[in-house]
Amino acid sequence: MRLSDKAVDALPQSVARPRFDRRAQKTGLVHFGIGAFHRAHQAVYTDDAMEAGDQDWMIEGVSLRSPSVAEQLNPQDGWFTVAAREDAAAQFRLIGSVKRVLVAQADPESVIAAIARAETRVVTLTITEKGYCRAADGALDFTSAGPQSVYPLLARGLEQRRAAGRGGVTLLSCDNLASNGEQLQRLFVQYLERADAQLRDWVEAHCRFPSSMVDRIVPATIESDIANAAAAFNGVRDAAHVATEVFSQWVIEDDFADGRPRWEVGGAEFVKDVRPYETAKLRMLNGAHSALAYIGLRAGYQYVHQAIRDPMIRPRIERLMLDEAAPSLRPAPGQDLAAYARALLRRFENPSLQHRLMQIAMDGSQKIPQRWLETLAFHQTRGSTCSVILSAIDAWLYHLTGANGQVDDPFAEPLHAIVTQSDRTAAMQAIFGGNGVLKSGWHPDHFGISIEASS
Ligand code: CS2
Repeated sequence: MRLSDKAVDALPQSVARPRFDRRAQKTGLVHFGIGAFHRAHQAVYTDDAMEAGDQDWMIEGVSLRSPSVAEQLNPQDGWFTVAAREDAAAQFRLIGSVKRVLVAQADPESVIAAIARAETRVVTLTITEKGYCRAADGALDFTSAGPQSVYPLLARGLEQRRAAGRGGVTLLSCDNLASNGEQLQRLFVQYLERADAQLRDWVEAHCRFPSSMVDRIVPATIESDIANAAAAFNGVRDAAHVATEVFSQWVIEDDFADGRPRWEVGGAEFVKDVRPYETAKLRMLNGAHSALAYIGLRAGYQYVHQAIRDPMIRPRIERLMLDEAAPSLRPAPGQDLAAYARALLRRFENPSLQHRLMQIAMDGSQKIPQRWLETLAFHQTRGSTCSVILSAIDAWLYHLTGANGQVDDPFAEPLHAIVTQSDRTAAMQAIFGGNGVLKSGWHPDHFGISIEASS
């Protein structure tokens, strides 16, 4: 039997489930990029808020292109389950906060109508780093910000709100970018400057773009996760199941245009300035993750929990977090970076997650600037260097040759040409230099850094 309204009662009592009346709730949230991460993170916090009595925050999910999540969730009336795993144990939970899923490519008008609907008050996004369509200098890349991107959908939805005299919405980025809210605002405003200057003024006056730091390790769901869940569910099959860790964190700038769910009920923290949390997460967690991915793949590992147990790799990852990333951060009062690093190592060791290094290795060109290059730039201005990050860059260049398997990255082709056709110094210039593929605050030429020497 497939999970759906009818099958919910067949789930064993051990599966925690919401008791709020989903059918009585309006849809207050539109979410772009309804992948496994959203389902294990924001959808859970929203479920908690409605369970605590908040009204009208059902989520309408949007996939930009792929119909697969719509095919998983719509036949299930939006229901899905989350397994939080630590050691061998899993806690299962049924989530009821998602109403349905739209596919923008197939039905853009419904997506636009969802944004324009009077009840919609918050639009959240997990569209991954590349979904923001940034050029190397950080400005909007108008070629990729075409009809397939999120921008024209947002613009047309908000234009309908403006024309109908409705209020603005909050656009809440939940992607791993530094100052993600500010970046979304800046890029969207650049888009509107060309597309519709009048709407730009309205958006600036009526919409809000808070930044947020999101954290939960959510590997892509594999068939055995679904089979394990079905075995625990008296045979009920959940095609939209997600397996994740117990840990979850969400730190949000409290700046909303027209209200929000009480996500704090589920443990979200509302702060004035998320930067200390966000930069620590990007440079320590994500920086370590990317280093583990490229160094671990080159060493022949497949999963995070394997690579972090390697006695040659683990101390390097600790050094990256504590000696390279941590000194570059300005922690908020009470933020303990050494304790954070210890907790991260434990999370990486979790053997029940099956987190593939190849999943993290994806889209390196989009991730590396905020994960490694800002740390390098910080040290460069002080005349110090980062041997672990440099060796991780070396491992990334190796990955770009295709030696670990197919490279999944929007710049895979030019990067492949660079790493296979030039010597190391020229490759470093072509990738990281002033006009390189990744412009950055870090210049490989300044210190004549030899990558070979550091790896
Ligand atoms: C990972 C992140 O895939 C990746 O690049 O580093 O998805 C990471 O698991 C999350 O940011 C954890 O919150």
